[in-house]
Amino acid sequence: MHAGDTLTSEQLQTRVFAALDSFRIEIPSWGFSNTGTRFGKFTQAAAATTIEEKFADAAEVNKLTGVVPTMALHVLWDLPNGVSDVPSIQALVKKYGIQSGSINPNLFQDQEYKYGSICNPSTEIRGNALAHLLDSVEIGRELGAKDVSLWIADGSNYPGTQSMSKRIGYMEEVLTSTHAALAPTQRMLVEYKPFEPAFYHTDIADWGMALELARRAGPQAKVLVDTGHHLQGTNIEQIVTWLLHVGGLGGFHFNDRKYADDDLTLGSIDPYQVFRIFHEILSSDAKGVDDIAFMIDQSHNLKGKLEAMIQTVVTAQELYAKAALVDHAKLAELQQSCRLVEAEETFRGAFWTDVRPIIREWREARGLPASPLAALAEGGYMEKITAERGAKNAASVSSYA
Ligand code: AOS
Ligand code: ZN
Ligand code: ZN
Ligand code: ZN
Repeated sequence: MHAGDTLTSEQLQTRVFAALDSFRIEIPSWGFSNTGTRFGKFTQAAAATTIEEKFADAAEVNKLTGVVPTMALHVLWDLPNGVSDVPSIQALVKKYGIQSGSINPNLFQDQEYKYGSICNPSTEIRGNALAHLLDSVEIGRELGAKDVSLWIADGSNYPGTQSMSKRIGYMEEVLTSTHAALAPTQRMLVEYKPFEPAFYHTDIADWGMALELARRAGPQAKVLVDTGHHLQGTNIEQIVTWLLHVGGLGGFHFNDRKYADDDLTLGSIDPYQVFRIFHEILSSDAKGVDDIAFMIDQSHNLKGKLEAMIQTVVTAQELYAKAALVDHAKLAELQQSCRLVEAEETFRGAFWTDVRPIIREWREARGLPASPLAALAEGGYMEKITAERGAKNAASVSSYA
């Protein structure tokens, strides 16, 4: 027995179509350039070498899938001159029809951040980090971007080498000042991660720390859950449920991982986990549940960059559509009467329903290619960008932009 058995094909279609009509996901600019692992990167001839090429790639992914109207921007990599680069981004937004998504400050690449950015013992360095955050808020405001996403790489490698307690205070101060600069339409999202690049302590190591910091910073600060940033076995959907319950969930960085943060494509290792996360969201009546940013945070070293991005978007749609098939009323009844196996089968049945044929119908009904991956392979875009960018990529093996 599964959801497909209890719903008529018409009901199934209605549910999947409604779910897909409301589903949007953001792609990251850094997913199109030659980024890789800390051990090295295998460069791709078709990788984007400029911000314009990243916009062009995002527009191609949106043309083929229809659900990625925004691209996350990374301040240091995409707007190296800060606020003065805003007009050139605005021109690209206009030219490619892709809006600026979340603004991602960079507080981890500068040499002065060796011992931390907003947690650095040096008042001067913390001041520089704050200045960069304030620039990022201004960039977001000028671009009409809703979210500034903060990932703080700060931490230490050895016990006793830093005062964890003082660093909490430093963070609170900087985050409060950053929040004070937000326009009413802006939000600030606080990401957490248990380890890496620091190996002993990370200043924002889990959702509790992120939530408390966000609350202290102000009402427009929320938590960002990166699905790759949890210790083995963590029940991520329970964290999502709690964040929804307390009004603290701002959005996601979607990716997958087997061991540690490695930005694998969404659902490649554990699609059931993504389904369970979507179920918590779709079955929640928490305030603000419609205000959650779905973002992808992946950069691929082995898979083709556009291919991987399209595969991810398609996978997200499939898992979201499956989660939309769960019969909430029936499940609640079974849970209430502790009919365990029936409850589990109702839940799992939705997961096992093959929604792919209905999603193909949805795409056709919306004037999109039935298979975005096949359309990419046949459309000629890859050949075009490989020819245009191949020499530039060969010449700049170590450059990052
Ligand atoms: C790093 O591990 C985080 O996932 C970041 O969110 C992300 O990869 C980065 O912010 C891109 O700058
Ligand atoms: Zn080793
Ligand atoms: Zn992330
Ligand atoms: Zn990460």
